[in-house]
Amino acid sequence: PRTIFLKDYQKPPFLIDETVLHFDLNEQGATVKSRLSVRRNPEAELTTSDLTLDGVDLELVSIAIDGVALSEGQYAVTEEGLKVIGVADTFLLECETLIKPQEITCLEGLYKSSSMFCTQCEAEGFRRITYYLDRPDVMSRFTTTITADKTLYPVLLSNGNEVERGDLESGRHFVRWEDPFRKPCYLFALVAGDLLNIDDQYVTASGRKVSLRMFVEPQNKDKCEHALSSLKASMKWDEDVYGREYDLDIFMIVAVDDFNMGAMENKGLNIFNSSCVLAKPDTATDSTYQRIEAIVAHEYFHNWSGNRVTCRDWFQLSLKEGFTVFRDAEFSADMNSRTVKRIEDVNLLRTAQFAEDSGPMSHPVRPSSFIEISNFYTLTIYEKGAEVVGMIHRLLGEELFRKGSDLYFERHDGQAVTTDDFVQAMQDASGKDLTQFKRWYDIAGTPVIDVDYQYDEQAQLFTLTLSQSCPSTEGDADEKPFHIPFTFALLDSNGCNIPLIQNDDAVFANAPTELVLDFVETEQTFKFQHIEKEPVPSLLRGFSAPVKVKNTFSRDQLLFLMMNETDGFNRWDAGQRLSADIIQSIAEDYMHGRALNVDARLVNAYRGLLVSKSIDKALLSKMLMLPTESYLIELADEANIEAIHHARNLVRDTLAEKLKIELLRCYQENTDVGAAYSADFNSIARRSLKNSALNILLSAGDSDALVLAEKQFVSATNMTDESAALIALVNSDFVSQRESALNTFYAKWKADPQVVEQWLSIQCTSAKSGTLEAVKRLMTHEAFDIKNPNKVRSVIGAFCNHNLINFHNLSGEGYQFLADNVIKLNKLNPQIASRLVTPLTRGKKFNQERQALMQAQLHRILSEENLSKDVYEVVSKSIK
Ligand code: DPP
Ligand code: ZN
Repeated sequence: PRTIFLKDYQKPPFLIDETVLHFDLNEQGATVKSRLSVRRNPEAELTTSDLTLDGVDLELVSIAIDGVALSEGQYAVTEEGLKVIGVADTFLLECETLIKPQEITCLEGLYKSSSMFCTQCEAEGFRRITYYLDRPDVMSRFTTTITADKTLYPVLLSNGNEVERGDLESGRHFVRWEDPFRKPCYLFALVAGDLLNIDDQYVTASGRKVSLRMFVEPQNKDKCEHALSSLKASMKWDEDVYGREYDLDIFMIVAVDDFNMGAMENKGLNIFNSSCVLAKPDTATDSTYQRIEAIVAHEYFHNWSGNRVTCRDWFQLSLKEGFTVFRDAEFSADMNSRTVKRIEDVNLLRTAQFAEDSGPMSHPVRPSSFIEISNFYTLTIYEKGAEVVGMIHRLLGEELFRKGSDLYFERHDGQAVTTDDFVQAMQDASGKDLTQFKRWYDIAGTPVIDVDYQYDEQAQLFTLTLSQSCPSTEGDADEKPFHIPFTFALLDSNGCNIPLIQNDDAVFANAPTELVLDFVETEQTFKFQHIEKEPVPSLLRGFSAPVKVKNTFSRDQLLFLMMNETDGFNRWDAGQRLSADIIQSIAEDYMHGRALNVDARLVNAYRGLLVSKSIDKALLSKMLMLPTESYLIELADEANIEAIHHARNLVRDTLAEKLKIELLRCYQENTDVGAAYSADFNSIARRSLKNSALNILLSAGDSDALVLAEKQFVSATNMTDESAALIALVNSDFVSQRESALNTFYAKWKADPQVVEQWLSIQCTSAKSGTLEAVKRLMTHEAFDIKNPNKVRSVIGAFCNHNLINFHNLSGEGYQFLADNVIKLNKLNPQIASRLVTPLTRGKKFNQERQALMQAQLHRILSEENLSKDVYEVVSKSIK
């Protein structure tokens, strides 16, 4: 397979001003007629007499230029597309192709999901619909006519506004759509089905009425309310915070069961994976409610950051994704608890993105090459990309950042641009030099910051020395430092912030108590004066940059911070660091056969938190969760999964035993009887607290907790409580209760795919031994379907990513299981197969024996015939 390089980018030799499409949808297949107004691009570097169009798995029926059919020799069809030989400067190209949506299992292009037709064109799916210049810098005005059987497909949708509809012969009908905005073809969408619509309305800031319309299968009509209210909140937020209004008269959302991604921001017609949009209290958990709010916002925000201003090429993917994730994270922070949102995002970043960034697929936020672009919809592009935008926000401050985003949207509206253009707009609007900052886009790997500090009591001087390095540029003579915004404070012994005076002229009263330090050198020193007593430093507040800070704190300092830090994120982080440190030393002792003890200071700290009257419940609900096994693996140089698992369980069981009274009280105090479900962040925090308490107690085998869990399981009035009780039971040693709960749950919910997904993943993530056999059995269950990505994620993905003790079993069976399924899915759905393979590429963290087992499976996959580009790229880069 061919590698594509950013440095080879050239402007498109041709442009398509108008795209007129006509679809005939039938049970045997679909006919697609296209009429493209093509002209030579006057700005192209390369002039060529031939027009080369992209096309995959298309059957060409006819082709004509300016109304004259082409004869053999005037064009050539290849594996990758169509070449029209010797074209004029301007012409009308007409093409008819036949496609088979019913046979598509990769879920790209136009395909069928249960009884409806739908599309997924990003990144390169449009070429599976018709011959086209399938690249984001070719923007065109689309008119789309769809014809289909009126009974089977009463609803026919595409982008923009409906302009015409009517009946046709033999029970068919048509609808025509016009999108007034030029767009790249990856934003094209089509849906046809027997769907219900749930309608709402939004009046924009300037008083325009916008129809909001959600299309779902009839059984889901009571699962739309949350998505619609999230949509309205997003529309309002984008007006208030970014001054961005919606631009069409209608905004549509369609829910689809078979979908590779979470959702897709097609202009005016967003298509969502059912699991990321449908919810009602008795079927969706709190985390699903929050995920839906975030994804609806994300796709809506793309209307400006992605659609109005799009990417020049796919190397610039983070231009729209990083910025839009930053926007949706800020939205969620404003709607809920800012601290909790930050904790969740950083947790994901530090666990999964850091692992990606030190693994074989490590790449910069703006990659310089790829084989298959689908492999680059990654945590680095999305989450690290959002951190990079977040750092610009931190460096510029709210007001200048807004000036920058206004300039960016104004300057580039209707264009396809680069991450450099984005940074340039931020720089021009703010006057802040971002030249050095741009390094964040170009260099892969997670920078490491060493922190050193000294306090001189006589001089009343606190000296902070920061030094930075980055593993991916080590030994590189040209290595230049990153521009890192390092948010910093000093705490006195009462936990109060101390004024930060960097030079004597500063007026005491106005001295800030928190600073964003511009850390731009390899090593840099900052001095703070008039510090009367030895302070405790508060480092990288709010996780102000995506870096690793070498831990210099003692356990006592961490305890102090855990109880006193005024920055909520850092307070949580101190708890995580302390717990991790304690778990790590127990794991060491375990490996050396020494006696195992849990440091009593941790138990006392948890007791303090549980009895505290002042701590915010949302924060407490996060502090009550021990660091995950994945995070502990990421922290280790060489991870011993048995030792980590055992040590972490010991800490959890010790907390259960020593804090039983406090945990039971926490459970009781946060249980509401008979209250209506509300997804506000306070209610969510209370449910999370009580369910954490229950889980800790029941995992340790507490029989009082068993009674509570069984009662909660049968009497719960929402899915959060019902599934939490089931999870606690499934992870306990009460075997008969667990089996009976699983059966009851399935019998009750088997008709609801979103709930069945939860039922599957709850079983597949159980740390109990024998889970792999259970997983294999589940794959033969009626509830499983390998062609449905959600089911694959709930079973295979859940087991391999979140059941580490079983997946990494030294028999190697977990690895073999994953490889078997990657091979199976390689044929059906390469995108899903290639995503699934990730856990096999993380061998570096494990010992030789496990590495060898993983490598053997990677070799086995690589030796498969007809390996997709997707799987080939990930596996070949991971082989040693
Ligand atoms: N649908 C994906 C997203 O919104 C890709 N654009 O991030
Ligand atoms: Zn996106």
